[in-house]
Amino acid sequence: MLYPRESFTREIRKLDGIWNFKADKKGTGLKQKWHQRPLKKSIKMPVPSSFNDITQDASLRDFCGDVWYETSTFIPAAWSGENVSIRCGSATHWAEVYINGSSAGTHKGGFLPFEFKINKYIKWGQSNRITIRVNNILTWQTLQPGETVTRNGPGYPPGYKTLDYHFDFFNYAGLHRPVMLYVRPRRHITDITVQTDIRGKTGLITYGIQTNTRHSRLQVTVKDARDRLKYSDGSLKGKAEIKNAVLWQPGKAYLYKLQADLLDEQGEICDTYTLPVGIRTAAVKNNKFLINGRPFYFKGFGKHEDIDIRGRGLDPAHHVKDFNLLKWINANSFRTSHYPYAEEIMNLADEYGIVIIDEAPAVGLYLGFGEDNRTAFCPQRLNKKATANHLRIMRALIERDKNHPSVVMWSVANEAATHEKGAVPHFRRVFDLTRKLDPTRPVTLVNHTSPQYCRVSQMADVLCYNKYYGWYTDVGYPEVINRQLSRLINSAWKKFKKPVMFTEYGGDTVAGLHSSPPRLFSEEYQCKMLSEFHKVFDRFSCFIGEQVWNFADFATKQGPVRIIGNKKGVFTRDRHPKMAAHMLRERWQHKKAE
Ligand code: GCB
Repeated sequence: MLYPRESFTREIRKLDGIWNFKADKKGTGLKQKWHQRPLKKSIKMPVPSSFNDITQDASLRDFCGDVWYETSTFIPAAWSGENVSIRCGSATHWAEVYINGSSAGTHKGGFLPFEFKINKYIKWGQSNRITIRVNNILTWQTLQPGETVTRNGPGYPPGYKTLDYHFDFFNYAGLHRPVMLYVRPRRHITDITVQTDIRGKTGLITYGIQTNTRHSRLQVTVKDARDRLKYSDGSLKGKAEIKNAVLWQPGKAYLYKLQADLLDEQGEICDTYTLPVGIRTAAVKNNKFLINGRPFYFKGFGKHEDIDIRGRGLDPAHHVKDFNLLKWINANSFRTSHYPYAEEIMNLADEYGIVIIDEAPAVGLYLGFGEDNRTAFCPQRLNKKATANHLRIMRALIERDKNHPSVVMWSVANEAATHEKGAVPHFRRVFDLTRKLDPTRPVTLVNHTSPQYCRVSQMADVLCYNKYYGWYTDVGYPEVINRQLSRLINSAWKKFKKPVMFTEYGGDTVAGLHSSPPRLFSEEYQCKMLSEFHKVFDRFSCFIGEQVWNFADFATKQGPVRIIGNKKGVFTRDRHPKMAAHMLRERWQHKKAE
């Protein structure tokens, strides 16, 4: 799915701003057809933003069910000959869009974009009412999974329900990303796929272009960053050979521009789209991760889309700040833990030269929190429906992110119950599909199951581990990290013979809390723990990267071990460095791949 870009044939009308909003607390909205008339008794709600932290109402913060958003916009009569769509960057976790009261379509999944053609519902040359019903309920068949639990018993009001989920970040919801009207010519380019390769000094861009018209005549050009023409051709599919190509490299981004012009019968351009293209390769070979054929060592973080007030809502100021902080700390990468991030963030990564492990929203596919002894991959939970949904989402994720040079590896899940037998057929299908759809990138699964119990690791190209030695286990004893970690890396390498990296390690740290000798939650303890991990990482030649958990403090559901959220950030939630940030900055300045 192409990111919406303006051109002389394409127009974008952003609908971001203040919308009307109403939470359907009695569950009557649909029956009463709230979409068919202006919302009554609505409140103001910013878009994009999560709705949870905008008011002082705890019942809205923790609300589960339908929320209704409404705005209106004038649509010029001049657009009536065009293809007009409404496009949402995401709606968490389910949405139905209505134009002037008529349903234009529904979408499942909270982290990927969707669009619906709306011509037939539009009142041309008039104001049009747009209503979006968003639902944040999770089930065992959604990604991420969760469940609505009815709490019975004398201690609860009748029918008392809560939404439970087994992932450690707040279930923010709403319209998190830009909403827009996207106006394209009736005949237009619908998709472009590029794959790049390198032969000697020549960069190869293999491309395929799709349109919504049968008799497509095209003009395809590739220009360099200074607009010098490097290639031109007229086919839907082709291979551009760029002599003396400037490669897209970690820390040194370089983007070519592939312009596709769709021509009409007279040879006039009826649609044009320009895609930024970075020429690079990514592969795993001889226990190394290679970018452009050279060993790459991941230095960085697992992140979250998470900020004060907006929750998971897109905020350009914060996102640019985050990339500047990544540069400042000498990081070269991050993982989009635990869901696909906004397209605008992916675009920034392409431009900043930051490398991404792109993760599916498959988190919390695990049980074993001492709650009960049922398994995750059982018919009541992660069943065939859940597998089908996981496959559908991998398809949509790859479709959205396939062209980003920053994306070097797919992560199909975080910490699933990979010790269970049921995980094998589920992940076999997920890995197979991912590789089939994108044979150009390695695929991983982020794991916390130790090698001796894991049934899935052999499917991955890289073994990514999350382990909290000295924090959740051997709490307060950082001196045992060395032995525990060495054992893990040794056994992982021995059993699977694949490169190993850490995608999570760290401990909660309250900024400003100091203790010597170090104690839990102090800034000194965070530094001590991280440095114990680093001593071991540096000893293994199969070890290819370290991503600390987390880039910044973030919101979680409430819990006795969460002091207004998870405090494992190296930066505070408002992006100020803790002591560990200075330590990492120093280490990463000198840490090289070879
Ligand atoms: C994990 C999870 C991550 C949590 C983290 C923690 O293993 O992958 O989502 O936030 O641990 O801090 O407990």
